[in-house]
Amino acid sequence: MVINKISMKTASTKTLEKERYRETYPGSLSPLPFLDRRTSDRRISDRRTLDKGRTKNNITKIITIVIPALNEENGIGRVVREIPINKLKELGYGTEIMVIDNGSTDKTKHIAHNNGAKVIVQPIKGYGNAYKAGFANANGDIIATGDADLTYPFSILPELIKKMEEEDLDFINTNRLKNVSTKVMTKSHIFGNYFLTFIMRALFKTPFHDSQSGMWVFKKSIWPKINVRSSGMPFSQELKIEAYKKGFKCSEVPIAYRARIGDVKLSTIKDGIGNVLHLVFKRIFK
Ligand SMILES: Nc1nc2c(ncn2[C@@H]2O[C@H](COP(=O)(O)OP(=O)(O)OP(=O)(O)O)[C@@H](O)[C@H]2O)c(=O)[nH]1
Ligand SMILES: [Mg+2]
Repeated sequence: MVINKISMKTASTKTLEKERYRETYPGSLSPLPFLDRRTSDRRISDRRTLDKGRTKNNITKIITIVIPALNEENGIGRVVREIPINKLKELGYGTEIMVIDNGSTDKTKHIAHNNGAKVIVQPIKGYGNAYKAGFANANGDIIATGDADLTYPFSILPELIKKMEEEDLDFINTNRLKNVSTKVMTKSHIFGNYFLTFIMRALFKTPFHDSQSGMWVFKKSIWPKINVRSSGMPFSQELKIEAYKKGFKCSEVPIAYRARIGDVKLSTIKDGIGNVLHLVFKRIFK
């Protein structure tokens, strides 16, 4: 009986995801058109490995770490290696690491693959589109995210997972701004981040103190229930607004943000204005 319930739930979640994908990308037949055969095969064998691990090592859940990467050959290897797989295993979690690339012209894909990550190629450009591809392919019960530029301390994942379990949270945001300094972020970015956070709090009454942080941990089950449309940089703020507005139990944790390795992909003025307009339009039209 229980097994039937679970498989029905999984089937309906998958159908929802497919429908959502078709709405977002009209004309697409499958939510996974961008998986090449090699990646797809590896994904299946990884799933088996993860399932074997569940029975062998008291692993009860899987965490998928989704990392968008665009020309991040200097950071991606260290980022993947920093993920504390053994500590997560001690908490009962198997780890799946996914790097989502859409258009890198450097060695990002190869370095990610050589360090044990699954590489997914999303042909449609954009930060938000990269995340959508990652979430559609994630096998985890929990999803964690972060940049490929060595700025986010992936070593705190076990702490975040413990908090999530103890407080039965659905979504955790991280706050880079609490302890930020000009050693790790430029003055203009610090100002921009405070400004965008202020507008988001004013327009949507969200409790978060860092609307642009790219490190989140959440239950995968909430993803089909929220409506994140952004394909680019506003994806980050929209995910937070949606998670909070749909009534999911949210929290925020300060982190030690680090200076970036490699070239910034963000255009301060263009993306800053784009994010403000996104907030205003989202407030007016939804
Ligand atoms: N796949 C993919 N990744 C992207 C794209 N744009 C940015 N990224 C990645 O998304 C992450 C965030 O971009 P960043 O340039 O670091 O932007 P940011 O973190 O707001 O700015 P910094 O604080 O200067 O790092 C990085 O890992 C980028 O490589 C994109 O179009 N496609
Ligand atoms: Mg970054």
